[in-house]
Amino acid sequence: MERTLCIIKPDGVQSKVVGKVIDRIEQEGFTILGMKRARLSKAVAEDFYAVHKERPFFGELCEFMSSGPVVLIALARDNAINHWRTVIGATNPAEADDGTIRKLYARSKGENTVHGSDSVENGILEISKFFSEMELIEQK
Ligand code: FUP
Repeated sequence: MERTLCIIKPDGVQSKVVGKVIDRIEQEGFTILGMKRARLSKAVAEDFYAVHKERPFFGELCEFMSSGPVVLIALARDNAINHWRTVIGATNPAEADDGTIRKLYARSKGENTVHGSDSVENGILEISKFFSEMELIEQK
């Protein structure tokens, strides 16, 4: 089983699609290992997106990610990384396939409703930033 971190971003919480995203997670056969609502500080957002720190959108991205509550969800499934990225769709909602979460709910490339880890290693690393092992329950 692979692990991936889903974040329902501030726009998703604000537009009240948390339930819809969780419903989709369950429909797609993921196990929810852990879940919590949180407000990321600017410093936590900067650490989380450190790989993008030289990009022009970095400041705006970290402002946005710390602008309101998010929902952090640790997920497990066979092929979790690729499956979740297929379900969420392309970064830019205008380019996302029909039926993907970003196509359905996202406002823009920056405010794109959900996060998904991009590799098996990052799935493990990102989940460990927000959850202790005790908070991750594999039992269905
Ligand atoms: P993704 O893996 O689809 O979340 O996309 P990236 O890792 O490339 O980008 C991470 C986040 O940076 C995106 F979710 C939104 C933001 N971003 C922008 O705001 N503008 C861009 O041109 C690219 C990414």
